[in-house]
Amino acid sequence: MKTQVAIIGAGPSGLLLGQLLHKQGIENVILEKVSPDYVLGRIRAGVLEQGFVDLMREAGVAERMDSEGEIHDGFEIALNGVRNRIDLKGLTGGNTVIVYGQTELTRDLMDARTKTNQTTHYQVNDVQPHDMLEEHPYVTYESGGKQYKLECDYIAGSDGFHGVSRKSIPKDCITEYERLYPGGWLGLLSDTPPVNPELVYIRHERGFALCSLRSQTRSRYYLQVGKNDKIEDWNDERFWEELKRRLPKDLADKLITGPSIEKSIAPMRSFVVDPMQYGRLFLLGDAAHIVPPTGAKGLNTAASDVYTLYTILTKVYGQGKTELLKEYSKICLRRIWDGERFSWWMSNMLHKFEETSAFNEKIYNSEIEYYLNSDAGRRVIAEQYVGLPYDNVE
Ligand code: FAS
Ligand code: PHB
Repeated sequence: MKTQVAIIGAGPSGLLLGQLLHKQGIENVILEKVSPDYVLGRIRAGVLEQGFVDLMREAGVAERMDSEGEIHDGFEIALNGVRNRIDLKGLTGGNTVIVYGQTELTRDLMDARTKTNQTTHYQVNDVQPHDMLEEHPYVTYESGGKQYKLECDYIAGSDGFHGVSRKSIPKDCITEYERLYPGGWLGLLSDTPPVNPELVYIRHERGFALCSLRSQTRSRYYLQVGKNDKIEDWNDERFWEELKRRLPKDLADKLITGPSIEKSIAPMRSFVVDPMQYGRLFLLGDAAHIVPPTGAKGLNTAASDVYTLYTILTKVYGQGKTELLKEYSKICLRRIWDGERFSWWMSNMLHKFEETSAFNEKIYNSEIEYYLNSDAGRRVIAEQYVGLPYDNVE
């Protein structure tokens, strides 16, 4: 089999890249190791930057997002029980974010791919990129007991942090930067009305909490938990009791609880690989970088990688600008480190980590209070939350 771009991974990065390439007449095939239902069962991100929203519209898959997604003009940070609103719209000259679940946008991308009869092979095994430094790379995989070879011009590695793509690059050709945080985020999804119409990030003596939502009838809550916590330690009752302890009193008093429809613990990690390319293999999304979810940047930095790779490939196939290929990683990494820094900063400001010294605790508390008590400080938070501009690809 042959195609122009072989895409490994049918998460949001791979699907959005495939859809944008298709719109430019660039043929692509996606290889995914699990089933579509399994991909849709992962409950993850909820906040989309303007850049992501614009890309979904450019890909022609934004109809449901525009009708069901919620435009948010601001969000709150609660410090020691005091609520502080960050006026995104007012502080950024009109920019906002859209709250729309990753599951829903992934479903929209899957539906669009099916409608346009593009090829996606689900539940394939042993995917392996080959000859990435050659002019004609290829990908092998197994499906239904048979071995296959997919010849291509370029390989997009959008197979997430645990995928095969990054691991196929010789270790001495890349540098990995990593910071592991003690503990993780225990997330709960419930069909209950959100406690607040906007997101509330909470710094509390007992640990971080986040009140988010998927709609006015479906809520998403998070609690910072310790590194030894397991999901079986947290029944719904314990979750709701702990959330109430961390919420500012006026929110705790009006919290509506209900049975969880999903509950999971996500680790907190900062990770970047440099460079994000090796010959004709290009890494994008979680395959290349990870952030703690505190800044809502994971999915959004994946989107800026998609934009950069799709734009370069469009110029390569359309105008023969192959010299742009070697610029991919450098263009992506500038914006990725912005997202890494903001996510790291929000995590340190709002979480209580066992390893943090008493002195640093005081410094972090003083720093976030300074930012929240100054227009300049709130503007810095707002600009980064709505998303810094994408880089031009010339
Ligand atoms: P993904 O990991 O989503 O998709 C990669 C795909 O590749 C998967 O479908 C996988 O099955 C497939 N794959 C892997 N190995 C393969 C192989 N060898 N062969 C073929 N296919 C293979 N971001 C936020 O902004 N906010 C959040 O609250 C948030 N919560 C998160 C919670 C968790 C548990 C995780 C892991 C991430 C979270 N993120 C969050 C980040 C998340 O949204 C990612 O940024 C987003 O899923 C990135 O999308 P992809 O790059 O497509 O990677
Ligand atoms: C979510 O709604 O899942 C969400 C929102 C904002 C974050 C992280 C997760 O920073």
